[in-house]
Parts: sequence; C-alpha cells; structure tokens
Amino acid sequence: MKPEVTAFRWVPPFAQGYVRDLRVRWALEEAGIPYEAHLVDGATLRSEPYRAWQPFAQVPAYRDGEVTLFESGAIVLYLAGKSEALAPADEAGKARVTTWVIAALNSIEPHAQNFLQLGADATPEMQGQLEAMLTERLTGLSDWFGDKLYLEDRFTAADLIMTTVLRELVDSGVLARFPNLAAYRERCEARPAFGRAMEAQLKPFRENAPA
Ligand SMILES: N[C@@H](CCC(=O)N[C@@H](CS)C(=O)NCC(=O)O)C(=O)O
Repeated sequence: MKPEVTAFRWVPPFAQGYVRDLRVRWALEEAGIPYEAHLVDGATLRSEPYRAWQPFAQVPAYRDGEVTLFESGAIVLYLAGKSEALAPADEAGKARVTTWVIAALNSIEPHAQNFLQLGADATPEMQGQLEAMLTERLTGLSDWFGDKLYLEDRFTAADLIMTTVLRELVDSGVLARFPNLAAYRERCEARPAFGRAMEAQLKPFRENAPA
C-alpha cells in the first residue's frame, strides 16, 4: 500500500504551513516516496478509530502496510531508516541523526513552544525567563554549529526536523539573533522537497477554505 499520512483538511491561516504533517511530507519528498494524504477534520480526530491510530487526537499519523505510526519525529526516523536520502547507511551515522532529531524535539522545541505559547500571556518577568531559557539552548546549538552547512556533513532527517523547529521562531525575531542558524534554516527551506511538501500541505487549505 502507498504510505498514508494524516493531515488537516483546513486550519486557520496562522497555522497554515506549520502543521506537523509537513515534517512527514518533507521526508517522503526527500526520499522520493509517493504517498497519499488522509485529510481529517476535528470530528474524525476525536473519533475512536482515529484515537486508536493517534492516541492524542493529533496529526500526523502514518501507515504504509508494514507499520502504523504516530509522532512526526518517530515517523521521520522510520523513513530515515529506509532511505539514504535522509540518513547515512552506517550505524554510527544513523545514531548521530537520531541524536539530533531527539535534540531538536526534546532540547529545543519545548523551549521554543513555551516561549511562543506561554510567553504571550506571561508577566514580563516570566517572559524574560522563557526567553533566557530558549536563548541558552539556541546559543548552545549556534556555538556547536559554527560555520557548518548541516548538522552532519550533508542534509539529513536531523536537519529536516531542526529546521521545522527553528522556523517557528522567525516571526518573533529570536532566530535572527543567531545568523548562522537563520542562514541554515533558509538553506534547508530552499530545498525543492521542502517546497513540494509545503505546497502539498497548503493546497487542501485553499480548496477547503470556509466560504
Ligand atoms: N508531538 C506530536 C505533535 C503533533 C501536533 O502537535 N499536532 C497538532 C498540529 S501541528 C495537532 O494535531 N493539533 C490538534 C490538537 O492537538 O487538537 C508530533 O510531533 O507528531
């Protein structure tokens, strides 16, 4: 069976281009694996059959006849195990890619999300703390990254996930304080596979926009 990825039929404009099925679509595009989007709405998400697939009633979920998965990071890592377009074939290289995928999702994304989501309504003191915690993580990443082009010696699934975490920080202006990370994010988003994945996410939103 062709791989199937769940995605929203429509979301409000602020979320368009940022829904996490983008990660899976991008990985599939990089790997050259054709797939089908299984578009869902809120009622489907909350339904019992969907929750059996994705316990938290979220997108994306994935299945391909061999596996049934959820969590964008896990799905991208699974695809990286199948395609050298997403990770080196050797065990050490694969392990490094896994490390950076987990680092993006576990060491950076929570601080980015706390800053963006909690920061808006927080007291100035709390805002400052959230920003300081995020800045500390971005400083660590930026210092380690230096003048590299990618986390490994070429584009991998680690860059794909890291880019999707960093791009959420563009509008806040925080990412621009780290020019090497800002340039890295732009370099990864310039990839044709990213463009195809983005267009694939946005097309149903245009087609299903409320009248
Ligand atoms: N950790 C999950 C997060 C998935 C997630 O946050 N999905 C959002 C869209 S980006 C969603 O479905 N939100 C609907 C909801 O939570 O009700 C993953 O990476 O797959």
